[in-house]
Amino acid sequence: MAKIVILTGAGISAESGIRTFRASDGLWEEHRIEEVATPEGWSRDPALVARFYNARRAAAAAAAPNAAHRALAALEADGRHEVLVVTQNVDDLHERGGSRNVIHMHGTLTGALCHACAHRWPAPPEMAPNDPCPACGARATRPDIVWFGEMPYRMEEIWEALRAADLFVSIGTSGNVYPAAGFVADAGHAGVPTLELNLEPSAGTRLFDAARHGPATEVVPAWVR
Ligand code: BV8
Repeated sequence: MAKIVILTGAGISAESGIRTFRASDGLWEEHRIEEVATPEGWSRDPALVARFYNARRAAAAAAAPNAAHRALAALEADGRHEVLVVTQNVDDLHERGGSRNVIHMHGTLTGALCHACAHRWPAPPEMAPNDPCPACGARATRPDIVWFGEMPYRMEEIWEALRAADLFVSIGTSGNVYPAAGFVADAGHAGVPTLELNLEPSAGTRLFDAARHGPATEVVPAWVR
């Protein structure tokens, strides 16, 4: 079976009504996202950061998977492809669209994490900062999100899959945030063919062997067919 590693970013959820980072000009309530989505932002104002993720958790819950999410699930289910979706997105639209093999390298809105004992559990819709951890009782509850400056999850597994892939596809990402933005180069160095499916050329578009530009709900189903 052909092994395909697919990186997705905010652009694949845009047509489900979830604003991308670029579309928000990198701002949320006049705060720069790079300030809010950081451990420093959390220690500076945990209530503000908790409110940021509560709002995004509600927006994600109210959104529905779109034709691009469903096309990737169909590809995985067709019995001819071994598909791994590595998503930068923290929403659960890939899973709700039917994908099974998904790695959330930047964490998930549906997860809560204890800063003290690393216990994980399903996040409440409205997370209060530093709620007591159900496992150790420490008042150290935080969103299970990978912030700027923190190591993304399952990187060794991702790099191994990239090197062993028959094809690397990048969908709906501006190619600004590392290490995800480096995957096209990692794949290329391993001799893996690379394809970009995005609304417009990304920052790394010249590194791809091929590219198709347009809305994900058009270019992804057309590519999967
Ligand atoms: C780390 C969770 C090290 C939070 C996120 C200088 C140079 C290089 C790197 C750095 C540097 N300075 C700092 C760094 C490192 C930093 C980084 O890359 N910074 C950038 C800003 C330069 N990276 C990190 O900190 C990472 N960690 O490096 O750790 C380390 C090593 C060892 C030990 C410890 C630490 C962690 C990064 C993760 C941060 N967390 N998300 C949250 O979501 O709140 S990042 C967040 O922003 C997203 O997850 C995503 O990754 C990123 C946004 O990117 P996109 O998904 O691409 O979204 P964007 O809006 O930008 O683009 C949307 C695209 O879709 C556009 O191209 C648009 O055209 C397209 N589109 C729009 N509509 C559609 C569409 N396409 C198709 N159809 C449509 N309809």
